[in-house]
Amino acid sequence: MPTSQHPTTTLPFRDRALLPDTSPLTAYLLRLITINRPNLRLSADVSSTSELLAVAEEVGDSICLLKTHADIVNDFSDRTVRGLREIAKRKKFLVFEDRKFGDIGSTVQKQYTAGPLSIAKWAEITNAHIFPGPAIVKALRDAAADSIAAYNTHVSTEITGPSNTSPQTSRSYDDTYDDASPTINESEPAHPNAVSEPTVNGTHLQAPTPLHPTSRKPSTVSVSTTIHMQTEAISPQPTPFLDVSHSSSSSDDDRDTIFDRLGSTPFLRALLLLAEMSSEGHLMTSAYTAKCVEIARQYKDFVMGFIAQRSLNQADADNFITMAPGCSLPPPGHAGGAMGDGLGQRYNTPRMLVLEQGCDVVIVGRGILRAEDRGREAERYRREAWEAYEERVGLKT
Ligand code: S5P
Repeated sequence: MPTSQHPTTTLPFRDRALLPDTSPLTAYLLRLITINRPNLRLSADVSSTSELLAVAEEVGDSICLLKTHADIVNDFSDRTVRGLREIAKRKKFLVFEDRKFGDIGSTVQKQYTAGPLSIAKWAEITNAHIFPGPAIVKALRDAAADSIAAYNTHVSTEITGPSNTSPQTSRSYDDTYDDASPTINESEPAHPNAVSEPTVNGTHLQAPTPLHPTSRKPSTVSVSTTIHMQTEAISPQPTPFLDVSHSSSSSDDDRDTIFDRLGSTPFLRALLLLAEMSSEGHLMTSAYTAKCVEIARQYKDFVMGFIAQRSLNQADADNFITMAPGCSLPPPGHAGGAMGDGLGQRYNTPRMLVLEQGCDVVIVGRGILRAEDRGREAERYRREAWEAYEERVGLKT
Protein backbone atom coordinates (compact mmCIF):
# COMPACT_ATOMS: atom_id res chain seq x y z
CA MET A 1 0.00 0.00 0.00
CA PRO A 2 1.80 3.15 -1.15
CA THR A 3 0.26 5.38 1.49
CA SER A 4 0.19 2.92 4.35
CA GLN A 5 1.82 5.47 6.61
CA HIS A 6 -1.00 7.97 6.34
CA PRO A 7 -3.50 7.76 9.22
CA THR A 8 -6.56 8.06 6.96
CA THR A 9 -5.88 4.68 5.42
CA THR A 10 -6.40 2.95 8.76
CA LEU A 11 -8.90 5.32 10.36
CA PRO A 12 -12.55 4.23 10.06
CA PHE A 13 -14.81 6.48 7.98
CA ARG A 14 -16.81 7.29 11.12
CA ASP A 15 -13.74 8.79 12.75
CA ARG A 16 -12.60 10.57 9.60
CA ALA A 17 -15.96 12.40 9.63
CA LEU A 18 -14.89 14.03 12.88
CA LEU A 19 -11.46 15.25 11.77
CA PRO A 20 -10.95 19.02 11.74
CA ASP A 21 -11.68 20.84 8.48
CA THR A 22 -13.88 18.05 7.17
CA SER A 23 -16.64 19.77 5.21
CA PRO A 24 -20.21 18.99 6.26
CA LEU A 25 -20.95 17.25 2.96
CA THR A 26 -17.84 15.06 3.23
CA ALA A 27 -18.70 14.25 6.84
CA TYR A 28 -22.23 13.38 5.75
CA LEU A 29 -20.95 11.02 3.05
CA LEU A 30 -18.54 9.32 5.45
CA ARG A 31 -21.35 8.78 7.96
CA LEU A 32 -23.70 7.56 5.26
CA ILE A 33 -21.13 4.98 4.23
CA THR A 34 -20.61 3.98 7.86
CA ILE A 35 -24.31 3.37 8.40
CA ASN A 36 -25.12 1.68 5.14
CA ARG A 37 -21.73 0.10 4.35
CA PRO A 38 -21.60 0.86 0.67
CA ASN A 39 -18.23 2.25 -0.34
CA LEU A 40 -19.53 1.68 -3.83
CA ARG A 41 -20.50 4.18 -6.42
CA LEU A 42 -22.51 3.22 -9.47
CA SER A 43 -21.55 4.80 -12.74
CA ALA A 44 -24.94 4.97 -14.43
CA ASP A 45 -23.78 5.51 -18.00
CA VAL A 46 -27.16 5.02 -19.65
CA SER A 47 -28.83 6.94 -22.43
CA SER A 48 -32.42 7.48 -21.33
CA THR A 49 -34.23 8.85 -18.30
CA SER A 50 -36.28 5.70 -17.83
CA GLU A 51 -33.13 3.56 -17.81
CA LEU A 52 -31.37 5.92 -15.41
CA LEU A 53 -34.26 5.91 -12.96
CA ALA A 54 -34.70 2.14 -13.27
CA VAL A 55 -31.02 1.55 -12.48
CA ALA A 56 -31.21 3.95 -9.53
CA GLU A 57 -34.15 1.97 -8.15
CA GLU A 58 -32.46 -1.36 -8.74
CA VAL A 59 -29.12 -0.63 -7.09
CA GLY A 60 -29.90 2.42 -4.94
CA ASP A 61 -29.75 0.41 -1.70
CA SER A 62 -26.21 -0.79 -2.40
CA ILE A 63 -24.50 2.50 -3.22
CA CYS A 64 -23.44 5.71 -1.52
CA LEU A 65 -23.22 7.70 -4.74
CA LEU A 66 -24.76 7.54 -8.15
CA LYS A 67 -22.59 8.95 -10.90
CA THR A 68 -24.24 10.34 -13.99
CA HIS A 69 -23.15 11.47 -17.41
CA ALA A 70 -26.12 13.77 -18.00
CA ASP A 71 -24.93 14.63 -21.48
CA ILE A 72 -25.48 11.08 -22.69
CA VAL A 73 -29.08 10.93 -21.47
CA ASN A 74 -30.99 11.62 -24.68
CA ASP A 75 -34.12 12.93 -23.01
CA PHE A 76 -32.48 14.66 -20.03
CA SER A 77 -35.01 17.07 -18.56
CA ASP A 78 -36.78 18.27 -15.48
CA ARG A 79 -38.30 14.79 -15.19
CA THR A 80 -34.85 13.19 -15.03
CA VAL A 81 -33.78 15.52 -12.24
CA ARG A 82 -36.93 15.17 -10.20
CA GLY A 83 -36.94 11.39 -10.52
CA LEU A 84 -33.30 11.11 -9.57
CA ARG A 85 -33.60 13.45 -6.59
CA GLU A 86 -36.64 11.58 -5.31
CA ILE A 87 -34.90 8.20 -5.50
CA ALA A 88 -31.68 9.61 -4.00
CA LYS A 89 -33.59 10.95 -1.04
CA ARG A 90 -35.52 7.74 -0.49
CA LYS A 91 -32.58 5.39 -0.95
CA LYS A 92 -29.99 7.65 0.69
CA PHE A 93 -27.30 8.25 -1.86
CA LEU A 94 -25.64 11.37 -3.22
CA VAL A 95 -25.58 12.33 -6.88
CA PHE A 96 -22.35 12.98 -8.73
CA GLU A 97 -22.30 14.40 -12.25
CA ASP A 98 -19.12 13.26 -13.97
CA ARG A 99 -18.77 16.44 -16.02
CA LYS A 100 -14.96 16.61 -16.01
CA PHE A 101 -14.84 20.39 -16.37
CA GLY A 102 -11.73 21.71 -18.13
CA ASP A 103 -11.99 25.30 -19.35
CA ILE A 104 -11.38 28.86 -18.23
CA GLY A 105 -13.14 29.97 -15.06
CA SER A 106 -15.80 32.09 -16.69
CA THR A 107 -16.88 29.30 -19.03
CA VAL A 108 -17.01 26.56 -16.43
CA GLN A 109 -19.18 28.73 -14.21
CA LYS A 110 -21.76 28.89 -16.98
CA GLN A 111 -21.44 25.20 -17.81
CA TYR A 112 -21.91 24.34 -14.15
CA THR A 113 -24.87 26.56 -13.38
CA ALA A 114 -26.75 27.20 -16.60
CA GLY A 115 -27.75 25.65 -19.91
CA PRO A 116 -29.89 22.55 -20.30
CA LEU A 117 -27.97 20.60 -17.64
CA SER A 118 -27.64 23.20 -14.87
CA ILE A 119 -25.56 20.72 -12.90
CA ALA A 120 -25.17 22.81 -9.76
CA LYS A 121 -28.89 22.62 -9.23
CA TRP A 122 -29.17 18.88 -8.80
CA ALA A 123 -25.78 17.20 -8.28
CA GLU A 124 -24.08 17.41 -4.91
CA ILE A 125 -20.74 16.49 -6.45
CA THR A 126 -19.02 17.12 -9.75
CA ASN A 127 -15.44 16.87 -10.97
CA ALA A 128 -12.83 18.88 -12.84
CA HIS A 129 -9.44 18.64 -14.47
CA ILE A 130 -6.81 21.08 -13.27
CA PHE A 131 -4.96 21.43 -16.56
CA PRO A 132 -6.47 24.94 -17.07
CA GLY A 133 -4.83 25.97 -13.76
CA PRO A 134 -6.10 26.48 -10.21
CA ALA A 135 -8.61 29.20 -11.15
CA ILE A 136 -10.99 26.50 -12.38
CA VAL A 137 -11.46 25.36 -8.78
CA LYS A 138 -12.08 28.85 -7.47
CA ALA A 139 -14.52 29.54 -10.31
CA LEU A 140 -16.53 26.41 -9.60
CA ARG A 141 -16.45 27.01 -5.86
CA ASP A 142 -17.73 30.58 -6.26
CA ALA A 143 -20.42 29.47 -8.69
CA ALA A 144 -21.53 26.75 -6.29
CA ALA A 145 -21.74 29.22 -3.41
CA ASP A 146 -23.72 31.71 -5.50
CA SER A 147 -26.02 28.99 -6.71
CA ILE A 148 -26.80 27.82 -3.24
CA ALA A 149 -27.34 31.36 -2.04
CA ALA A 150 -29.67 31.98 -4.99
CA TYR A 151 -31.72 28.86 -4.25
CA ASN A 152 -32.02 29.98 -0.71
CA THR A 153 -33.23 33.36 -1.80
CA HIS A 154 -36.91 33.41 -1.83
CA VAL A 155 -38.55 36.03 -4.00
CA SER A 156 -42.24 36.71 -3.71
CA THR A 157 -44.23 39.38 -5.41
CA GLU A 158 -47.59 40.62 -4.35
CA ILE A 159 -49.74 42.73 -6.59
CA THR A 160 -52.52 44.47 -4.82
CA GLY A 161 -55.26 46.60 -6.23
CA PRO A 162 -58.40 48.24 -4.87
CA SER A 163 -61.24 46.43 -3.09
CA ASN A 164 -61.61 42.88 -4.34
CA THR A 165 -58.16 42.58 -5.84
CA SER A 166 -56.15 41.47 -2.85
CA PRO A 167 -53.02 39.45 -3.61
CA GLN A 168 -53.02 38.40 -7.24
CA THR A 169 -49.96 36.33 -7.50
CA SER A 170 -47.25 35.08 -5.32
CA ARG A 171 -44.25 33.28 -6.59
CA SER A 172 -41.49 31.45 -4.83
CA TYR A 173 -38.20 30.50 -6.37
CA ASP A 174 -37.21 28.12 -3.67
CA ASP A 175 -36.81 25.28 -6.13
CA THR A 176 -33.84 23.47 -4.76
CA TYR A 177 -34.49 19.91 -5.92
CA ASP A 178 -33.22 18.87 -2.62
CA ASP A 179 -35.35 17.38 0.05
CA ALA A 180 -38.58 19.19 -0.40
CA SER A 181 -40.83 19.50 -3.37
CA PRO A 182 -40.23 22.62 -5.36
CA THR A 183 -42.51 25.41 -4.33
CA ILE A 184 -43.26 27.41 -7.41
CA ASN A 185 -46.82 28.47 -6.74
CA GLU A 186 -47.96 29.13 -10.24
CA SER A 187 -50.07 27.37 -12.74
CA GLU A 188 -47.24 26.45 -15.08
CA PRO A 189 -45.22 23.38 -14.15
CA ALA A 190 -42.02 23.96 -12.25
CA HIS A 191 -38.91 23.69 -14.36
CA PRO A 192 -35.28 23.37 -13.24
CA ASN A 193 -34.40 26.61 -14.91
CA ALA A 194 -37.07 28.39 -12.95
CA VAL A 195 -34.56 28.85 -10.17
CA SER A 196 -32.15 30.66 -12.38
CA GLU A 197 -34.00 33.93 -12.34
CA PRO A 198 -32.79 35.14 -8.97
CA THR A 199 -29.42 34.46 -10.64
CA VAL A 200 -26.88 31.79 -10.46
CA ASN A 201 -23.82 33.94 -10.40
CA GLY A 202 -25.25 36.53 -8.10
CA THR A 203 -25.03 39.37 -10.56
CA HIS A 204 -28.67 40.33 -10.66
CA LEU A 205 -31.73 39.48 -8.68
CA GLN A 206 -34.76 40.08 -10.71
CA ALA A 207 -38.30 40.11 -9.46
CA PRO A 208 -40.70 38.16 -11.63
CA THR A 209 -42.87 40.10 -14.02
CA PRO A 210 -46.38 40.61 -12.67
CA LEU A 211 -49.10 38.97 -14.68
CA HIS A 212 -50.68 41.38 -17.17
CA PRO A 213 -49.73 44.51 -15.28
CA THR A 214 -50.78 46.80 -18.11
CA SER A 215 -54.38 45.71 -17.91
CA ARG A 216 -54.75 47.63 -14.67
CA LYS A 217 -54.87 51.32 -13.95
CA PRO A 218 -51.37 52.24 -12.77
CA SER A 219 -52.70 54.39 -9.96
CA THR A 220 -54.61 51.55 -8.35
CA VAL A 221 -51.99 48.81 -8.49
CA SER A 222 -49.17 48.36 -6.10
CA VAL A 223 -46.47 45.78 -6.55
CA SER A 224 -44.37 44.73 -3.64
CA THR A 225 -41.50 42.34 -3.88
CA THR A 226 -40.08 40.67 -0.84
CA ILE A 227 -36.76 38.94 -0.86
CA HIS A 228 -36.37 36.40 1.91
CA MET A 229 -32.96 35.02 2.62
CA GLN A 230 -32.92 31.53 4.02
CA THR A 231 -29.52 30.61 5.23
CA GLU A 232 -30.14 27.60 7.42
CA ALA A 233 -29.58 25.10 4.64
CA ILE A 234 -26.29 26.68 3.62
CA SER A 235 -24.85 26.60 7.09
CA PRO A 236 -22.85 23.58 8.17
CA GLN A 237 -25.15 21.06 9.79
CA PRO A 238 -24.54 20.24 13.43
CA THR A 239 -22.64 17.02 13.87
CA PRO A 240 -25.21 14.41 14.84
CA PHE A 241 -24.27 11.99 17.55
CA LEU A 242 -23.87 8.75 15.73
CA ASP A 243 -23.14 5.66 17.67
CA VAL A 244 -22.76 3.47 14.64
CA SER A 245 -21.78 -0.03 15.41
CA HIS A 246 -19.36 -1.61 13.00
CA SER A 247 -20.91 -4.99 13.51
CA SER A 248 -23.26 -6.14 10.82
CA SER A 249 -25.97 -7.14 13.26
CA SER A 250 -27.90 -3.90 13.52
CA SER A 251 -31.50 -4.32 12.47
CA ASP A 252 -33.35 -2.30 9.86
CA ASP A 253 -35.13 -0.46 12.68
CA ASP A 254 -31.80 0.54 14.23
CA ARG A 255 -30.59 1.64 10.85
CA ASP A 256 -33.69 3.75 10.25
CA THR A 257 -33.26 5.42 13.63
CA ILE A 258 -29.63 6.18 12.87
CA PHE A 259 -30.61 7.56 9.47
CA ASP A 260 -33.14 9.81 11.19
CA ARG A 261 -30.38 11.16 13.37
CA LEU A 262 -28.12 11.66 10.40
CA GLY A 263 -30.64 14.17 9.09
CA SER A 264 -31.04 15.34 5.54
CA THR A 265 -28.22 15.86 3.08
CA PRO A 266 -26.49 19.22 3.67
CA PHE A 267 -27.44 21.52 0.85
CA LEU A 268 -23.87 22.03 -0.30
CA ARG A 269 -21.76 21.26 -3.33
CA ALA A 270 -18.35 19.58 -3.62
CA LEU A 271 -15.71 18.92 -6.22
CA LEU A 272 -13.43 16.00 -7.02
CA LEU A 273 -10.23 16.64 -8.92
CA LEU A 274 -9.13 14.19 -11.58
CA ALA A 275 -5.65 13.41 -10.34
CA GLU A 276 -5.03 10.08 -12.08
CA MET A 277 -7.08 8.33 -14.70
CA SER A 278 -7.76 4.64 -15.00
CA SER A 279 -7.12 4.59 -18.73
CA GLU A 280 -4.00 3.19 -20.27
CA GLY A 281 -1.38 5.73 -21.32
CA HIS A 282 -3.07 8.72 -19.66
CA LEU A 283 -0.89 11.81 -19.51
CA MET A 284 -1.24 12.68 -15.85
CA THR A 285 2.33 12.53 -14.64
CA SER A 286 3.28 12.29 -10.98
CA ALA A 287 4.09 16.02 -11.02
CA TYR A 288 0.58 16.73 -12.36
CA THR A 289 -0.97 14.56 -9.66
CA ALA A 290 1.09 16.31 -6.98
CA LYS A 291 -0.15 19.66 -8.28
CA CYS A 292 -3.74 18.43 -7.94
CA VAL A 293 -3.13 17.67 -4.30
CA GLU A 294 -1.52 21.06 -3.73
CA ILE A 295 -4.52 22.84 -5.28
CA ALA A 296 -6.97 20.67 -3.35
CA ARG A 297 -5.34 21.72 -0.08
CA GLN A 298 -5.97 25.37 -0.96
CA TYR A 299 -9.70 24.71 -1.42
CA LYS A 300 -10.41 22.18 1.29
CA ASP A 301 -13.84 23.66 1.90
CA PHE A 302 -14.92 22.68 -1.63
CA VAL A 303 -12.61 19.91 -2.86
CA MET A 304 -13.82 16.67 -1.33
CA GLY A 305 -11.10 14.54 -2.83
CA PHE A 306 -9.81 12.92 -5.98
CA ILE A 307 -10.55 10.59 -8.78
CA ALA A 308 -7.42 8.48 -8.60
CA GLN A 309 -6.12 4.96 -8.42
CA ARG A 310 -4.57 5.29 -4.95
CA SER A 311 -4.97 7.42 -1.86
CA LEU A 312 -3.17 10.74 -2.24
CA ASN A 313 -3.34 11.78 1.41
CA GLN A 314 0.18 12.59 2.50
CA ALA A 315 0.29 15.68 4.70
CA ASP A 316 -0.82 15.18 8.29
CA ALA A 317 -4.00 17.19 7.81
CA ASP A 318 -5.08 15.51 4.56
CA ASN A 319 -8.45 13.80 4.70
CA PHE A 320 -9.38 13.67 1.04
CA ILE A 321 -11.69 10.96 -0.21
CA THR A 322 -10.31 8.91 -3.07
CA MET A 323 -12.78 7.52 -5.56
CA ALA A 324 -11.42 4.93 -7.95
CA PRO A 325 -12.93 4.13 -11.33
CA GLY A 326 -11.71 1.22 -13.42
CA CYS A 327 -13.13 -1.36 -11.03
CA SER A 328 -14.36 -4.77 -12.01
CA LEU A 329 -14.81 -8.21 -10.50
CA PRO A 330 -14.33 -11.47 -12.34
CA PRO A 331 -17.53 -13.55 -12.61
CA PRO A 332 -18.36 -15.50 -9.44
CA GLY A 333 -16.13 -18.55 -9.17
CA HIS A 334 -13.44 -17.21 -11.50
CA ALA A 335 -10.16 -15.76 -10.33
CA GLY A 336 -9.23 -12.68 -12.28
CA GLY A 337 -6.08 -11.06 -13.54
CA ALA A 338 -5.63 -7.67 -15.18
CA MET A 339 -8.66 -6.70 -17.23
CA GLY A 340 -9.61 -4.06 -19.78
CA ASP A 341 -12.38 -3.15 -22.19
CA GLY A 342 -10.38 -2.98 -25.43
CA LEU A 343 -10.77 0.81 -25.49
CA GLY A 344 -8.09 1.77 -23.02
CA GLN A 345 -9.97 1.19 -19.78
CA ARG A 346 -7.99 -0.76 -17.19
CA TYR A 347 -9.68 -2.59 -14.36
CA ASN A 348 -8.67 -3.54 -10.87
CA THR A 349 -10.63 -5.42 -8.24
CA PRO A 350 -12.23 -3.64 -5.26
CA ARG A 351 -9.78 -5.48 -3.02
CA MET A 352 -6.77 -4.15 -4.91
CA LEU A 353 -8.12 -0.59 -5.02
CA VAL A 354 -9.38 -0.36 -1.43
CA LEU A 355 -7.05 -2.62 0.54
CA GLU A 356 -3.83 -2.32 -1.42
CA GLN A 357 -4.12 1.17 -2.86
CA GLY A 358 -6.00 2.88 -0.03
CA CYS A 359 -8.92 4.14 -2.16
CA ASP A 360 -12.13 4.84 -0.26
CA VAL A 361 -14.92 4.38 -2.79
CA VAL A 362 -14.88 2.25 -5.92
CA ILE A 363 -16.71 3.34 -9.06
CA VAL A 364 -18.32 0.58 -11.06
CA GLY A 365 -20.15 1.02 -14.36
CA ARG A 366 -20.48 -1.80 -16.84
CA GLY A 367 -19.56 -4.43 -14.25
CA ILE A 368 -23.00 -3.81 -12.71
CA LEU A 369 -24.95 -2.32 -15.62
CA ARG A 370 -24.42 -5.36 -17.82
CA ALA A 371 -25.33 -7.90 -15.16
CA GLU A 372 -28.51 -9.87 -15.56
CA ASP A 373 -29.47 -9.10 -11.98
CA ARG A 374 -28.04 -5.66 -11.32
CA GLY A 375 -29.24 -5.51 -7.74
CA ARG A 376 -27.49 -8.76 -6.86
CA GLU A 377 -24.32 -7.81 -8.71
CA ALA A 378 -24.21 -4.41 -6.96
CA GLU A 379 -24.45 -6.26 -3.65
CA ARG A 380 -21.51 -8.48 -4.65
CA TYR A 381 -19.37 -5.42 -5.40
CA ARG A 382 -20.56 -3.66 -2.25
CA ARG A 383 -19.62 -6.65 -0.08
CA GLU A 384 -16.19 -7.01 -1.67
CA ALA A 385 -15.41 -3.29 -1.34
CA TRP A 386 -16.67 -3.18 2.24
CA GLU A 387 -14.70 -6.24 3.32
CA ALA A 388 -11.55 -4.77 1.79
CA TYR A 389 -12.18 -1.56 3.74
CA GLU A 390 -12.81 -3.44 7.01
CA GLU A 391 -9.58 -5.33 6.54
CA ARG A 392 -7.69 -2.12 5.79
CA VAL A 393 -8.85 -0.34 8.92
CA GLY A 394 -8.47 -3.43 11.10
CA LEU A 395 -12.15 -4.10 11.75
CA LYS A 396 -11.85 -7.55 10.25
CA THR A 397 -8.97 -9.96 10.42
O1 S5P B 1 -10.07 7.85 -14.83
C1 S5P B 1 -11.26 7.68 -14.97
C2 S5P B 1 -12.19 8.63 -14.51
C3 S5P B 1 -13.55 8.38 -14.63
S1 S5P B 1 -14.62 9.51 -13.92
N1 S5P B 1 -11.76 6.55 -15.53
C4 S5P B 1 -13.09 6.30 -15.68
O2 S5P B 1 -13.45 5.23 -16.19
N2 S5P B 1 -14.01 7.24 -15.25
C5 S5P B 1 -15.47 7.05 -15.42
O3 S5P B 1 -15.85 5.90 -14.68
C6 S5P B 1 -15.89 6.81 -16.87
O4 S5P B 1 -16.26 8.03 -17.48
C7 S5P B 1 -17.08 5.88 -16.71
O5 S5P B 1 -18.24 6.65 -16.51
C8 S5P B 1 -16.80 5.13 -15.42
C9 S5P B 1 -16.20 3.75 -15.62
O6 S5P B 1 -17.11 2.91 -16.24
P1 S5P B 1 -16.82 1.34 -16.40
O7 S5P B 1 -18.00 0.86 -17.21
O8 S5P B 1 -15.52 1.16 -17.11
O9 S5P B 1 -16.81 0.76 -15.00
